[in-house]
Amino acid sequence: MKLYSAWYCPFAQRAWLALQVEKIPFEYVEIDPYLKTQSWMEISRNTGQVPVITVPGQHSVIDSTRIIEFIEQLHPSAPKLFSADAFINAEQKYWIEHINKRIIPYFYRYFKFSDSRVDTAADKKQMIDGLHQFAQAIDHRGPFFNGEQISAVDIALIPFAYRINLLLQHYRRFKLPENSAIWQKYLHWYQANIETSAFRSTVSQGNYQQRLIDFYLPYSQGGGQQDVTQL
Ligand SMILES: N[C@@H](CCC(=O)N[C@@H](CS)C(=O)NCC(=O)O)C(=O)O
Repeated sequence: MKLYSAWYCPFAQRAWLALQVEKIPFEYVEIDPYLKTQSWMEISRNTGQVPVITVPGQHSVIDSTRIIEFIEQLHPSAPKLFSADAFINAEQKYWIEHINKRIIPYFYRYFKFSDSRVDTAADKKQMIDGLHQFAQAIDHRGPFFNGEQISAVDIALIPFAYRINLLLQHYRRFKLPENSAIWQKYLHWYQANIETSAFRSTVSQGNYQQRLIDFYLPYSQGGGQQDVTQL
């Protein structure tokens, strides 16, 4: 099995994390997804986007959310990313949708357009509200979203939470509020996630934080990928 990834990509980091947590052997293939070669377009089923999973003789699996679900199905006996309980399972999928629709686009809008647009206050507020709702829903025992074990919901948000922390602090002097039990719960969740060996192994090459800051400079000036800002 191969994972086509780009080192900086938070969506690809989700797939990478899921493979690590499930302990599935795979070959990591670094690719520049913006170079739309014919072979890359075939591998990525014309999306041209990482992450992509390939298995010989099968069609490629695309889209990070679908890839997390796919990885879960591969090894039914491995640690579960989704709960077997139907109610908890539905709840987990609800929160992944929440992350995809109510946090990620607002993060990119606030990050990318703050220099060029008159007012990104509404986007910033939406992002903070989205994170606050997420934080409220974290299991009260913690530290992970569903309690003691890392799950698909953690994997879906932590690559973005990491960039919110690093990039918005650097480029926008942004800091999350810390002044309530809910935000303390979020910080506790955040710390537990970035300390997992799975997460650490995805951010370990070179001076990862500085490279990420440098890579996202064009985004901070309104450039970079556009579709991530769509609501
Ligand atoms: N919805 C996709 C988004 C993936 C995505 O936007 N990947 C970016 C890199 S972070 C990419 O490959 N961009 C290349 C392009 O859009 O041309 C997913 O969840 O997998």
